[in-house]
Amino acid sequence: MDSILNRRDLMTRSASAVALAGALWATGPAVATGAVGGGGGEDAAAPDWGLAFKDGQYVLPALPYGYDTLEPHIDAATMHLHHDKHHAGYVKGLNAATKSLSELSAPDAPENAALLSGLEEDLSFNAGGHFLHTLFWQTMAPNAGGDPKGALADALVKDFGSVAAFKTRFARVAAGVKGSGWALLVHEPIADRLMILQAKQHDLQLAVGVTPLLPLDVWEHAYYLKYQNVRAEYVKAWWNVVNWPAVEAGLAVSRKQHMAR
Ligand code: MN3
Repeated sequence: MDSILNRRDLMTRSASAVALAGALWATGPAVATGAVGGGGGEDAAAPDWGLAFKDGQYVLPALPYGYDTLEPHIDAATMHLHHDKHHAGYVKGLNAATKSLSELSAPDAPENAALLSGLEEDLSFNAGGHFLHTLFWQTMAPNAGGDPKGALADALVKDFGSVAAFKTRFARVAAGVKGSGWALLVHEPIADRLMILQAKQHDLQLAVGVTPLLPLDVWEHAYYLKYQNVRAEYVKAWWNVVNWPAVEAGLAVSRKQHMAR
């Protein structure tokens, strides 16, 4: 089994990696202890927020279902490209950035502000990409969709008026992402409030301190093969594969981890 992101190992890599790790831990409870798609115990259906890590490298987690199992809503060709090429590319980029940043930390490394700045950008972009895609795969499932239930439905009604109103709002936010980015349902634990955020490219800055529960990738690579430029049709289809039990379990974990006083 691939191990998840290991705090001590990451901290030895570079000061930047420490900052990254802090940001990631701020965005999700550090509860994950298994392979993607698996949890265990009482939170069996909760997503794993950890980054897959093995033998000193970040690794691409396997999809928790078959490539063609989200058909007809999300096609197998898109899933192959998206997971095997795009997500894999972010994992590779994250490993390259952390390695280069470690080298810059060597005592005899020359000062190079431009290089450092570029590597920091690479680190944020690729770490965000790895994190968001890892969660994205887990919050979809075959034969899913429908309406959320239980505590999640209650929270959506409290914060958006109704489940239908939430879906309308979320679709509008997704439609409004300019260029490449994400719409995210998050839990803000201080107010115990659900919020919808946008992320530009893979930028997670706005999500620090909140728990991402349900991300939707609206980069063109997520839908262009099947839906061409009609993002709204892709978003409409995506509701049919949303793994609501995982989202609800994620909310329960976030409340338990962040709100225990
Ligand atoms: Mn993507």
